[in-house]
Amino acid sequence: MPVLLFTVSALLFGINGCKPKNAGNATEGDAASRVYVAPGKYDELYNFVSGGFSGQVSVYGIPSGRLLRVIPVFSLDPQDGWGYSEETKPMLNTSHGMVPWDDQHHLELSQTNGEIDGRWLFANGNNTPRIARLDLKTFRTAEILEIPNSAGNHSSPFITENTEYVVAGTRFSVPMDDKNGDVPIDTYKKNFKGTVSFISVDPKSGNMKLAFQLLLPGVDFDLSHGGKGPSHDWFFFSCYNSEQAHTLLEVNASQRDKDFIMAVNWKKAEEYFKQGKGRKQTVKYAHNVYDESTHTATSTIETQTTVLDVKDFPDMVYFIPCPKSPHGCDVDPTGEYIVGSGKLAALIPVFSFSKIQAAIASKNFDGDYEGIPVIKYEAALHGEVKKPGLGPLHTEFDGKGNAYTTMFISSEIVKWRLSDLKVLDRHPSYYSPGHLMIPGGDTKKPYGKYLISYNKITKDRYLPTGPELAQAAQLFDISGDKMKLLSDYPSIGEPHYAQAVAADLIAKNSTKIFKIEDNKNPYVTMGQNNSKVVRTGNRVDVYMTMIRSHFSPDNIEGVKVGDDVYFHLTNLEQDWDVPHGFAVRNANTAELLVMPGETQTLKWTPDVSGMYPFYCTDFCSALHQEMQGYLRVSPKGSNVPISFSLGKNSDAPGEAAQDDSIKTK
Ligand code: CUK
Ligand code: CUA
Repeated sequence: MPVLLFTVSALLFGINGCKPKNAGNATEGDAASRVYVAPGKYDELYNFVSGGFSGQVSVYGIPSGRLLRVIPVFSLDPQDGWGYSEETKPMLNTSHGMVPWDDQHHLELSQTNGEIDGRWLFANGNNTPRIARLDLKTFRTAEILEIPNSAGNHSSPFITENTEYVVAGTRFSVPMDDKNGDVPIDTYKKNFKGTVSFISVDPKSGNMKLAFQLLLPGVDFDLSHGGKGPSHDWFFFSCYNSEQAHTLLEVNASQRDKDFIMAVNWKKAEEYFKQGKGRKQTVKYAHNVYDESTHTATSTIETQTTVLDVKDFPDMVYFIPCPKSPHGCDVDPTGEYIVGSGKLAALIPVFSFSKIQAAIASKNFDGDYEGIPVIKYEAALHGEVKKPGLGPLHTEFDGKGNAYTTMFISSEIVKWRLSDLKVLDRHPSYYSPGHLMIPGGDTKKPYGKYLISYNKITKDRYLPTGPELAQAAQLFDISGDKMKLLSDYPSIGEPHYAQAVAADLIAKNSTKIFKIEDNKNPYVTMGQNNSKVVRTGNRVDVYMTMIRSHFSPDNIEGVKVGDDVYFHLTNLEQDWDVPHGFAVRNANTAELLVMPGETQTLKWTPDVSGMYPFYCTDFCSALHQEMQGYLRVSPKGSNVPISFSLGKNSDAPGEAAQDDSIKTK
């Protein structure tokens, strides 16, 4: 045992500390001109990058590597008030209350017929198991669905070819939600179970619904990918810890020579589900939806799921042995090859879908694992890539018959051919690459011009920034026989998986403004003359408008200490790129950044009487700095009545008083 521990640790810590030679001078040829996007010109591709422990998604332009935007998903964003405004707070609700953080690893763009359709982007949250759907018209999180019976939602959010389903596999096996989880940990083998969830996606609206869950042995599900073409009906998952260890997994889950790739016939599962099979289980999970017409999110707590115990449906799930704790599970563009990457294996096994089908038909099994047939390794195997490098993690495809795999330990990208499994090229990456991404590289139609490697360790690549260093993306040109390193740039959070797509597909549908006449927010103020302040008990609703360069009203009196003040801000602008911001002195939340035609609400409870200026935070016009106002707060029990005005000025020195006040009832 200690020997193995030493070996594994040496592999993981010893070797990745090495620095490849010539690290400082590694680009080739006219790399600079290949990534140069002149001022005013657009990038060729959008690149969506998972934020890992930042909980966000960042958007880059490729090939420039310019950061276009950071989208809050499982996070609060003080920049635009996401998660702070009353309208967006419900997006972060869960069955455990508000959870404003998560660990976001994988992204998947929606597909039609196995090709990216540019509509939605799915994102997983690991820690409080959740799937988000982002709307690529607005670049906002449109929906978040919590997943019951799951812990560490890692094998997610991969999709089927027509986005029929998003899947979510649990990393940690745990007792089911409706069972007593208060059991000794060493009853793992008896009480702990794994699940994978199938979430249906409405083809029009994109709305997600937890359809059914599969109850599985207590292993760890790691990654997955949907089949394509001939393998359309199937989904493939990698799993480790077939030892079912619950302590010191680095040793105890590395005992068996092989773990598994799990093949799931989801069409069969769907059939059983539609026949009403499976156990209805009472659970609790949140379903949050952002409505683009009310600019408001709602959160609903759902209470039921259907669980199909795979033991009862023998023709639905199969295991395929896969060497040494597989991580990546990637399906090539033809749908025939399934690549399993064993983190500790010295080879890459490639499985053949047609051979898997033949093995199932002829029952070419090697016994079973907790009732699930185990297909013979050789019977499913297309072949092995020999000596690819050390620590294979993830594979993507160029659509020209080649695959590219990241080697975490030997810090390189390795190109190999699917047909004869020959290694064709290798290129160092700086350093320790996790995922890699070829635009469309997990679809039927990859765009095999670029490859981006997302590296875990940057060490000396950038100017030092104290103990914490940014992680890096590295852009390669893969249009020729040999990979060429073009550039590297720091990234936000810890990127894991990413997606990219031709810029046009997204840009042409991008929302520029929200039409004010379509604004269905119950607190909208349609025009400045309708602005008002209304007291109801100790609640004060401020219906306020914003337009260059003033708020209406901008003088408010009669608010008292302890009142719950709701600022409902409507941005009346109808021009692209004219948001207005709102901040009030000492507010213990964040600003709001309100887009043209939108209404957003900030709640504020003043705790001390006095004068509270408020102002616009976004430099919106030459007179932006004049876009400001005052709110007077009186002590509790004071009898200052509510009043509000705009332009009703007091005497200026040497001038008569003027009254431009807005009409009030
Ligand atoms: S994981 Cu990060 S490198 Cu969470 Cu997809 Cu492999
Ligand atoms: Cu509005 Cu600055």
